[in-house]
Amino acid sequence: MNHDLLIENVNVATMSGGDYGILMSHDVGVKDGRIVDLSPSNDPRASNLWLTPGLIDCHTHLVYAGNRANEFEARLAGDTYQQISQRGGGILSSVAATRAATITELVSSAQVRLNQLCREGVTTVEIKSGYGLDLESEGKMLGAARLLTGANIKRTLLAAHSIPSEFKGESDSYVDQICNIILPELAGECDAVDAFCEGIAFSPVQTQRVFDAAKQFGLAVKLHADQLSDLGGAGLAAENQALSADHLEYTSEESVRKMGDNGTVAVLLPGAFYFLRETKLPPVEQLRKHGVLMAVATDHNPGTSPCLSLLLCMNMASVLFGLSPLEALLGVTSHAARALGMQDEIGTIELGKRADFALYNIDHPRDLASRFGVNPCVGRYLGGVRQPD
Ligand code: DI6
Ligand code: FE
Repeated sequence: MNHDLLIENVNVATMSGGDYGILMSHDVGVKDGRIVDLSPSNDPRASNLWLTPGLIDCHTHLVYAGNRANEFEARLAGDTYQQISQRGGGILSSVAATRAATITELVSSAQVRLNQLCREGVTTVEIKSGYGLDLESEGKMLGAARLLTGANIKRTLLAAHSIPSEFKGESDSYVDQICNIILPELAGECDAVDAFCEGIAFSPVQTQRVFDAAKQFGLAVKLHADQLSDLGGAGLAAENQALSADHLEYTSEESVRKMGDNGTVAVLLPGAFYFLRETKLPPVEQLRKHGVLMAVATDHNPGTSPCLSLLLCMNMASVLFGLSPLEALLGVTSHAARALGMQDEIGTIELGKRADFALYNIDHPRDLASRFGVNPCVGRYLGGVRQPD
């Protein structure tokens, strides 16, 4: 068969079948951007390289302006995230900076961050809006995300991230604005709709209104749920057939059961847990018990997770949350694809899937979660095209 690309004699972690799916010393053939051949290599030498599906960071806020290291200092001096938020810092501080930035400035700073993520073998990144909070600035953020290069980008509208200062004390009016203006105008610019269901943000009733508006435009939904308190957000997301419910530190078993029943993926975000010095652990054992698939993402954002290493988040998911190295790798491949509704395209190495790969110099795929501060990635392919380092 004539291939556009033949990767010869690598060990393959296909990540299919809920396992590493290991194929030692195989050749991988690609045609028209798709995997068309997986066969044992004729080369008698053992390979020291491992090919995995390109990693997927399924929850980020990569586009923004400004710097919030001052809030890190304030928290270390005793303030809480909620206190900083209530006095107009937090998300609203990033909103002010992002509104003031040009689209060119947003693209160039986000491109630097994206390149950093990609260096470890990431090939697909979900990027949320949510630091604009008005039609023009949310559109500017989604427009910036569209202009990024070097990875597949999935864009999520997160206009329901916080209540902008011009709607202070009138959160229902802002939800009207989202449902009647922002979402209808930007429905063609995004793949999904997200909201922050939390005491300092939107109530379950308001979240449901945003979900209803998203459904009118045929958009998938997902939710920042139960990060700081339990408002039943993960259960609400599941009842709405959300692709994912994310964070989940305070999620109840009742909500976990609903997630299992509806196939809603649990996106675990250990970077935010770590950086906020949270002590309440997400209910990993219950998620396993109820058959909920777990994904792992960076949640990269300037306030609660200024982390640009998905490999480090895998390690944190194992050390802090108790995921096995296999669960951590499934969490950034097969299960992350499902959290984006892209399981038919990416996330595993199988015939017919997109030829997005990462190549690592490791002894076994478990090394990806067991080491930290190390980058063993030696190659990256997007649609069968080798990417520059
Ligand atoms: N939870 C988070 O961790 C991010 N958004 C959210 O709803 C953080 C947002 C921020 O503080 O800028
Ligand atoms: Fe987030």
